[in-house]
Amino acid sequence: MLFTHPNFGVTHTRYKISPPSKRFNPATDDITLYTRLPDSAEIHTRLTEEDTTQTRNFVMSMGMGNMSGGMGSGMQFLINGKSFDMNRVDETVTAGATEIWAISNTSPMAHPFHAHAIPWQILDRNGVPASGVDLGWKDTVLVQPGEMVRFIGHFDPVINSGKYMYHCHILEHEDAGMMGTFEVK
Ligand SMILES: [Cu+2]
Repeated sequence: MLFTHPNFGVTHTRYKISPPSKRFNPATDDITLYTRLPDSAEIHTRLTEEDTTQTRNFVMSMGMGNMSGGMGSGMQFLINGKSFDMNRVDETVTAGATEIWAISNTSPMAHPFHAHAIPWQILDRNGVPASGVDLGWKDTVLVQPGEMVRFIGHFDPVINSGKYMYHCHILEHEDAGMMGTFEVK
């Protein structure tokens, strides 16, 4: 897949990114380093809903834990109603799949949802197609209270194998349970 920035002067501006199923090979693929940032950037190739094999829903919420004190008391930060358990696999992803993950936030705070393993592209926010900075590749997406963000990504069948995390990137929220495990196999 060839990406070009035709308006970017100074030097030859061509670089190449492999299709999702084939990773960039620095030994053989054509690459040119930028000497300055382009005035604008555009991703010419986007994953679309037609590429998708599965959609998953993730709901980030907050609630009060056990009020009697001790372990589990206080504010809980949850994904799909669950607090993180490292002995549990929450989602199983088929290697080679292209998936849409729909991230909802029903809590009164914004949460940056972060998923390991692959780069994502945002499709839309509350049904409004992505624009501006949302068009870039993401590993984290900020989800505002009451918002639902859908992003799409491809799980490389060669590189992506095993267990990975997804979590709120606010450390205190993650530590309070807002994290889950997905396994690619
Ligand atoms: Cu959070």
